[in-house]
Amino acid sequence: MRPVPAASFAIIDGGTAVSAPPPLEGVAAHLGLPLAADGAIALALDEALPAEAYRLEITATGVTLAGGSPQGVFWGVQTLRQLGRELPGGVIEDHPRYAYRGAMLDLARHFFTPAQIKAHVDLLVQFKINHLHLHLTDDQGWRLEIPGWPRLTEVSGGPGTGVDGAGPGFLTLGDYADVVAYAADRFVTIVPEIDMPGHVNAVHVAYPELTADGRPVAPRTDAEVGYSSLVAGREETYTFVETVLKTVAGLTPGPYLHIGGDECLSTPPEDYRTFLERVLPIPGRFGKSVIGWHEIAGVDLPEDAVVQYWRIEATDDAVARAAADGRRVIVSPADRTYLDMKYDADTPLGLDWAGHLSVERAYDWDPAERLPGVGEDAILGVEAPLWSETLRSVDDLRYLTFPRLPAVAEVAWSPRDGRDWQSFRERLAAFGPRWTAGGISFHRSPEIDWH
Ligand code: TNX
Repeated sequence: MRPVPAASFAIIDGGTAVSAPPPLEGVAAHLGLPLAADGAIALALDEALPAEAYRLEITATGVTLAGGSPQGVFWGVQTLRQLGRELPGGVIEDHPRYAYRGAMLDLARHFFTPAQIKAHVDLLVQFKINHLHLHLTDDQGWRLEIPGWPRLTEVSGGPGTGVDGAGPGFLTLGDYADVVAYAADRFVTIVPEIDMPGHVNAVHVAYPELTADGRPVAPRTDAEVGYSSLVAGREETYTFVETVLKTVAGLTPGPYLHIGGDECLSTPPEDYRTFLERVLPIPGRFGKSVIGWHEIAGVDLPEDAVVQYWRIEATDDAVARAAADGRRVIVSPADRTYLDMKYDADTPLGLDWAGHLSVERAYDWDPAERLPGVGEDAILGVEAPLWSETLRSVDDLRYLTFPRLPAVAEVAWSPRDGRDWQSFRERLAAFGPRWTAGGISFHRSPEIDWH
C-alpha cells in the first residue's frame, strides 16, 4: 500500500501486505498478498455487524475491512478485488438483501469435472454468490457415485451419456467431497439435487427393476422432458430413494437437499402426491431441509421446506399458499434468471422457451414484486439456474453465465432502491477487459459499452 499525495485513494502494489487475526488468515489468503502484522490492509471481525455484512474504510495510508463473520470479510475481499489496484478513498458499508444467492449448474445433461466446477465457484464468488445448486441427476445421466448402486454411475455416468451423448462423467464420493470443501473454503454452500419422481430415465437404464414392468429401458440423449417416473406404488422405490438421500445427506455439510419434483408429466397426480408425501420428510430425518421445484407446493410440505419458483407466468396460487403458511421461496423465474435462455435471436447456444433473456431483463425486475402473495418476508433468495442441454464446453458455460449472472447476483444482493440499470451497465463494462485477460469467455452484449 503506497500513500498517495492526493490522499483520496490508496494503491495496492507488490509491497502491500495484509494483517489478519488467526480466524481470518484463510480469508486473507484469497487476496493473494503476503501476511504481515503491520499490513496496510487490516482485516478484522466486528460482531456488531450481521454475519454477511462488511465495512470497508479506505484512506491514503491503508484499508480496514471488518466483517460480521469470516464470510462477511470474504465478501469485502471480493469488493476490494473488484475495485482494482487504485482504491478510491471512503467508507463502504454493505450487506445482502437475501440470505440465499444461488447459481445452479446442470451436470446431468452435460458433465463438468471437479476442476471445472471449482473454477466456476471462483468466478461466482466475485459476485457474492453463496449457494451452488448442482443438478446431479436427470433422464440423460446420473453424476454422483452412490455406494450399493454402482450401475447408476458405471452405466448412466459412463460414455455416451448426456445430451447428444456428449457429456459423460460423474463425481466419485471423493470428488464430491473435494468440491464441497473447495466451495466451503469460499463460503459457498453446495445444494445437491436428486431430481424425482420424474427425470429418472438414467435410473431406469441402470436398474430396470425400478421400472413399472421391470423391462429394460433405452438410454436417452435427447432433450425431451416429462416421460419418466419412479413408481409411487412400489416399496423398492423408497428403498432406493432412502439410500440415495442418506448418502447425499452424509456427504453434504450444507442444510439443504433438493429433491426436484418438477415436470412430472407422466406421473399421475395421485402418484405424485403419494410419492412426495413419503419422500418430503426424508431429508428431515437426515438433518436437512428439503427444497423442491414449485410443483411440490401442491402437496403438504414440512415446515422447513423451501419452494423454488421457476414459472414464467405471474401467478401461482399453490406457491402463494405455501408462502402464507410460512414456507420460504427461492425465486428463479425462467424469463428473468434462466441462464440457458438465449440472449437474443442470434445467440448460438441456449434455448428460448421462456423467451430471450437480455442482460437488462436479468437485472431490471424485483423478486418481491414478481409473485402475488410472495413478498419480501417469504423470499429466502434468488437463484440463476443454468441447464446444460446446449453446453459442450466450459467456454459455452461461461458464455451463457457472463454477463447475466452478475445481473441476477446484484438483484439478490442489493436493495431495490440501491439498484439502477445505467449504473450497473457502466460497472459491468469494466469486467470486459478482465474477462478477456483471464481467458473467460462471455457474451459481448450490445447493451453494454464494453471497455
Ligand atoms: C425446464 S425448469 C426444466 C429442465 C430443463 C429446462 C430447460 C425445470 C425445473 N425443469 O428440465 O432443463 O427447462 O430450460
